[in-house]
Amino acid sequence: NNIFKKSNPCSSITELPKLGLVKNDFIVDFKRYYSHRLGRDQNCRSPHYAYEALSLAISDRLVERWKDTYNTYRETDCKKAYYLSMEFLMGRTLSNAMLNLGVTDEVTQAMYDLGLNIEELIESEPDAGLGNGGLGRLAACFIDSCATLQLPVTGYGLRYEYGMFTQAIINGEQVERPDHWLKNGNVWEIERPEYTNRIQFGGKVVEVIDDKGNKKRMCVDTHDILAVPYDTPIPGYQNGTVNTLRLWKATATEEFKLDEFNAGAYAESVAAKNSAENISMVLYPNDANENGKALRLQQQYLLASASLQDIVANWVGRHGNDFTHFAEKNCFQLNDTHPSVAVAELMRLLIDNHDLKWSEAWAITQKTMAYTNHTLLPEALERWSVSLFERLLPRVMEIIFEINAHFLAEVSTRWPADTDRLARMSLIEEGHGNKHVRMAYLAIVGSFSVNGVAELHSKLLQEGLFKDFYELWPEKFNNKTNGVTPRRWLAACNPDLAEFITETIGDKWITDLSELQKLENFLDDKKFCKKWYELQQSSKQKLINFKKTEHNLDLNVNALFDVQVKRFHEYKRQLLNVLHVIHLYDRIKRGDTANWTDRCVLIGGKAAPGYYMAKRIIKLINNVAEIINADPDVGEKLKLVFMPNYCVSAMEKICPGADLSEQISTAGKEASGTGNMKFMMNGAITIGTLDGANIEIREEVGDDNFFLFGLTESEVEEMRHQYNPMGIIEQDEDLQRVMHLLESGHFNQCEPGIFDDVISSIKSSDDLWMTIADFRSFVDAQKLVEEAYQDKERWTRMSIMNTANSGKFSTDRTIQSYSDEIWNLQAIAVK
Ligand code: DL6
Repeated sequence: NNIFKKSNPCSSITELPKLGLVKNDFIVDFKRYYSHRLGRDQNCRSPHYAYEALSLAISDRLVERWKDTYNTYRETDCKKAYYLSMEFLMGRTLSNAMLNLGVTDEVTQAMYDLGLNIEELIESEPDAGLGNGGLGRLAACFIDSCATLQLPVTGYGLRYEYGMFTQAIINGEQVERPDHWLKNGNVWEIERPEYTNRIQFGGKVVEVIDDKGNKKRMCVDTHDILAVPYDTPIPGYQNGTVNTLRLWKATATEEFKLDEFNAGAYAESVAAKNSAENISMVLYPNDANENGKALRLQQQYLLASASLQDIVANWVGRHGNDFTHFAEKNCFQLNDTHPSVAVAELMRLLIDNHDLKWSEAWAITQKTMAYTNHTLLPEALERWSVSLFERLLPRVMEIIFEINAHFLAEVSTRWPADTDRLARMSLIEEGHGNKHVRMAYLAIVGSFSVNGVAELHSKLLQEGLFKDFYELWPEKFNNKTNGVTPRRWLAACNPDLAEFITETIGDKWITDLSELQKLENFLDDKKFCKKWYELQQSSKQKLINFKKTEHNLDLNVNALFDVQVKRFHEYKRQLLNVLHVIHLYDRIKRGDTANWTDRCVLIGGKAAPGYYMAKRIIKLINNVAEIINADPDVGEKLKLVFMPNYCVSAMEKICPGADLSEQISTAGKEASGTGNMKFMMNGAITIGTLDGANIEIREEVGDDNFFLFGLTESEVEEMRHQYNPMGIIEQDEDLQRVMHLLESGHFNQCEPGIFDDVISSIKSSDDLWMTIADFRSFVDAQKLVEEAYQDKERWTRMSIMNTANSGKFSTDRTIQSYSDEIWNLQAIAVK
């Protein structure tokens, strides 16, 4: 309902002249916000308020385009897609917003004129760390690309009060601290309480007769909470489109109980409010899943229910209860199984609230839901106990049982009397009286599309994890290789290189990354190569300066910068990296340093707080670093640095400064990887296994520009049956020496035994990650790296080739295929 009726004199409010985009306009707005809205003056000691004033001025310009975008979508009545994700790892917004609005130079100059340093303002923005790692950052890159491609896509997620924990390293160990990223407010979001939805938990299911005399099932005596939306504008790259990221905050239905408060029962008076708000309070800091935690299931349902209610209400507002064309106009992409309860929730809304028949609702659900899988690791496959589900969401559980009954009927028609298959494929896993809902199966059954995130990963899903489903519905399965947004991951984070690329080949690459291939024409241009080398060195110097304050370590800009940053997990094999570092240290101590290449090994990443082994590996890295970095025999030849609190804004500084990108997971375990793409785009060369998107990176860049090592996925599986790490150690003198250094306690002299579990895990024939199996091949590949690095010209060519061939790894390409092959959207130019 438009509150500004034609007769209302206020209607002119919505017709303000457009805000200017030149330097002086920003100065005027900045001053007004700084002094009148924020009440600060020249005596203010914190750059934070200048950051806020500037962000408000930028945000005003986005809001104008945001409304135009909304109105354009509404008027054209176009099909829309919704990206449902428990995580959006957005990082900082200011520099990205300036870049996409096309005002970076004007604003930088405006701040300079006011005596302010734009870098300092950018640095005072906290990261929006609403994600764990790859999956969450992918969601953030995706919504940037959707806006840049002018696709009508809305992101739906949760507005966690506390994001990913802040990591401190104390005595070499990870210490987790809460990340209250919202403590100073968030200037980029707009609260929209008018679109609040009610979410029902608990209660019991009863049958009632509705006003038309039909029997209906519904939940009564529920414990309700409210989901309040907060919207963030997502600007496309210089195209006028501004899409929406809508994040839900959980609140209580009543503020607090005044009568209890007045009676002195303070804790009781706010108990309901607190328990409601707890639902969106904290992001679960696990990159696999948190099975069995009631709060996590509540979070997932909050996201699914609030988002679907929002979309359905919007539909009903325009079409009433006629859902005939709903599936032609809406599509939901489920980012992993986390939001997959949406399959049952959409059924509930359509049947219980809008009177559709089961078959009508199911047809709509199966035509609108699409599911992306992000991991093959069994521990990350979500299973919720049926009893928990029944307690928290009784009506949803009933619907899941019914979906399962229909589905199993279909399976037994196709494979009569195949009871094993029925048990394997059932949405309900039966186990010793303890039944579980298999969320991935619910997502597959309820969706028309199921995709993996790199070619190998999608193939392994079809041949392994989801084989039965692939046999039943081969047409549902497809691959969408991941990408990263080149706006943040090259244009914004590496402005000097970006400018040089633009000077050389023009600026089309920013929205068509395949243009970078043109850089290959300059491989023999000495001046170009020299400049490329200088820029890489200057990025390394910036990284050194950034790290210097933290580590008090003077790194050598001429050393090979060998970088591994990602979440800590045994399959990612940070341990293999450490074994190599210890091997290099051993060589130095033995005097085996002929033809040496100086190297700085930089490692960063967070471990899930409950992941003991990953935390021990962090401790090992820090202990090894302490010994190596203090040893005068080692000097500049080798440095090992653990970079604490790896996050999006840290990666923006790290990836331009890397020479070598470590992508060394056990083959078949890393679904795709996206850090590998960021490094490649910025000219680092990969040392990697044939895993995830590494395979496609190597295909693009060519074998000569990629350092390959390790067993393939099928070799890993074949060797697993007779894996004998002790036998491998016996055959390899270097490895024996490394193991001896570790086992002798050389790196933990004052802490005896602390690495025993780590050591025995890699020596065990049950080591799932087969670290020892790839040691020799890794060391040999590292020797080739050193040889290549010593030849500056060759290395520079390899670096250029990597950037030039990174075009495939733009999320613009990924999103275009989601749009063409799954969502079926049309790009809409904003009026
Ligand atoms: O697809 C994004 C990203 C991949 O690049 C990584 O290879 C994969 O490990 C990651 N998966 C997760 C697991 N979460 N769950 N479930 O983050 O997804």
